[in-house]
Amino acid sequence: MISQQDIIDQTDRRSAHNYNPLPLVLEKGRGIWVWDTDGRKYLDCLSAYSAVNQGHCHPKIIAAMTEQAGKITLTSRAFHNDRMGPFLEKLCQMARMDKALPMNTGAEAVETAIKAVRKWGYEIKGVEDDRAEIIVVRNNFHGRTITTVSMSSEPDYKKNFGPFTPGFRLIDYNDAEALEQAVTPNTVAVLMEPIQGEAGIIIPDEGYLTKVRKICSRNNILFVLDEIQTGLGRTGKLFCFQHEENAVPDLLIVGKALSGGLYPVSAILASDEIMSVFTPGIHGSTFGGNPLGAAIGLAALRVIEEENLAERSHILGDYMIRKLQLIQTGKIVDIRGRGLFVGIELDNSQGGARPYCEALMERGLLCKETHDNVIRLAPPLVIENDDIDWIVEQIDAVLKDGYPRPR
Ligand code: IF1
Repeated sequence: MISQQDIIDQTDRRSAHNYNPLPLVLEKGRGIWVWDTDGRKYLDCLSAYSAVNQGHCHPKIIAAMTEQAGKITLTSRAFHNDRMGPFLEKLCQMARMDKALPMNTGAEAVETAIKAVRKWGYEIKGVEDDRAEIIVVRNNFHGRTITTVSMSSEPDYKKNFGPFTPGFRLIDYNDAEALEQAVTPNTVAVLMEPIQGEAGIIIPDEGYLTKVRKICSRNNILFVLDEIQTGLGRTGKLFCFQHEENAVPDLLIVGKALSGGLYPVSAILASDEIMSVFTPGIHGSTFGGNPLGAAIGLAALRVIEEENLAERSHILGDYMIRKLQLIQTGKIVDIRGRGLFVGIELDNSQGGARPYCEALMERGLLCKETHDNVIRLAPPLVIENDDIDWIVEQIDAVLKDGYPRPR
């Protein structure tokens, strides 16, 4: 039998080393569980960065995918297909937006949003040619393309990738005053995540998004939210902006769980007016809106609704945070989260969260460190109370063991 190490060695030989994965090889997933090639079972507390909110291989989404795969998978947008309409109808109804534009990956949807707001700026707001500015916030994460890294404040994501796309202005997150000051007559949009995922599950102050909404409305600027990671139930509401009463964006970006992790499906959602800037030939993609992705997307949305995943996330997330707070240790400096989107920040002297993630892996719990000293907990939303008890026991154990030992 081929060992996991053999597979890892082969992968290392043949793939670019743009990742540093935990040393295990997965071959099967069901619900919250995944199995490695030796048959060892793990609870998945990462959910592919919230792409598998519905759980691995959800039977209803798999059924929709297989059925559609036997009919037709790709038509291109040169012709209509019979799956895109029902998918976008459902997505628009759930998000309470007029129109959607389907793409594939998250970064592509962010790029689409940037094109939309710039075009809106020139054609509807009346900004002078090539002057449009978009305000973004420090420690954002919106993807890996040249334009999305151009918006980044993280030197690692940018180093030697220049020259970068101009037209972005960086301000501090969670600082409405800074936003007010950064606005110019050329500002067309403000783009941010309602909770910053990659930055370490950074939750802005209550009321911040509402203030941003107001500043945008007052200045005729579009409020754009990247809910690729926070959307579709992850934070205990269908969309994270719904935690505040008056923080509805003009343009919403979704991806990841929009397919339940089966296939890359993303989209932007907006009003008729904003979407009207797209006319034939102006923007598109070979695979965006394809019938296979659309069938999967519709099934994935139905599962979120039918299984009340947003509500589950809210209740179980609160439960998880309460249990985590009972852990007696000096190693934790903060536990924060919304719904099942939880970060445990470790004391800086602990040598980062990575060794703890490795120790947790040995105990059958998969999670991923973020920004060095935060353990991110984001299990599929189909998780049950008992499983959360077990997760907390494992974390308690690795924090108490004096484990992990320094390497
Ligand atoms: C990787 C991070 C998470 C995202 C938001 C856009 C995208 C993402 C808010 C782009 C993607 C992923 C990408 C993945 C790791 C992961 C990630 F650590 F890098 F930042 F989740 F926290 N907006 N996030 O979170 O979507 O084009 O990838 O479909 O390995 O880069 P994509």
